[in-house]
Amino acid sequence: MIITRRTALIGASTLLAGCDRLNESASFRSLTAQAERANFTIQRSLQDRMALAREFAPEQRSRVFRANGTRLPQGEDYARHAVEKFANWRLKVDGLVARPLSLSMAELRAMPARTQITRHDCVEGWSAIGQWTGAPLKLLLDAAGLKPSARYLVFHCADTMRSGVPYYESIDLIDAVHPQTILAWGLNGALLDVAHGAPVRLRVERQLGYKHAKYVERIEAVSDLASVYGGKGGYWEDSTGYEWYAGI
Ligand SMILES: Nc1nc2c(c(=O)[nH]1)N[C@H]1C(S)=C(S)[C@@H](COP(=O)(O)O)O[C@H]1N2
Ligand SMILES: [Mo]
Repeated sequence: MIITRRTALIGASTLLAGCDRLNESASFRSLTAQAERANFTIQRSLQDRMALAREFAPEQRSRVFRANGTRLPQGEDYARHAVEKFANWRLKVDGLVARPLSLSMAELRAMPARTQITRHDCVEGWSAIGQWTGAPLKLLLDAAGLKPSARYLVFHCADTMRSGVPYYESIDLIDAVHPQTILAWGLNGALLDVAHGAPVRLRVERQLGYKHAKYVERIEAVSDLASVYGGKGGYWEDSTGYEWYAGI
């Protein structure tokens, strides 16, 4: 026991002596200062990404919230769901998760919800302020249990675009756990309508409009985006080179 402690003490003092010598070297000091600055920069950018998007007062809401992109997904499946008022719609969470989920809209609406009034900015040059209600994505991810290899979430949508490929989007885990990232089922105090993505759409408030996937059927946790559809992380990213990270 004593020997061990002594050995540890000797080891520590040798180490410290080593540190002193290192500390005397100007280049080592500048290296640690550089590392500290790098850490600080990373820390600051993380803090910036976790910052909240501005929220507005009810009277600041746009009188008309424009609908963009798909306003009505084509096909019999979606039409049937709409007639059934989405009673049989399921939102799946799968991929790199411990416990895959398949939630009905009733189950999703029964989860704790967050309501936020935010401004939606579309790259096409218009904005609208609306009040969104939905379950924080983090709650679903906690229930599903992300595996350590999960790095992105892919949102699979029910609508196909002109070329016949489905709309999809993806975000990283920083945006996924952001407090304003919700699976919205309500807009301006009513259930989400078809034009705005019924029965459920993503709100990822620190990013541009095209990231806010409508008609979400499936959220897939993946380790990289290269093997998903066109490999660039989203329908617009694949087809027109829009930025994958569309932070605002
Ligand atoms: N599934 C799906 N999600 C989508 C789109 C789409 O065409 N299909 N368009 C995107 C674009 S470009 C914008 S600006 C917003 C528009 O949302 P809104 O119709 O509620 O205004 O949805 C985004 N999410
Ligand atoms: Mo958009």
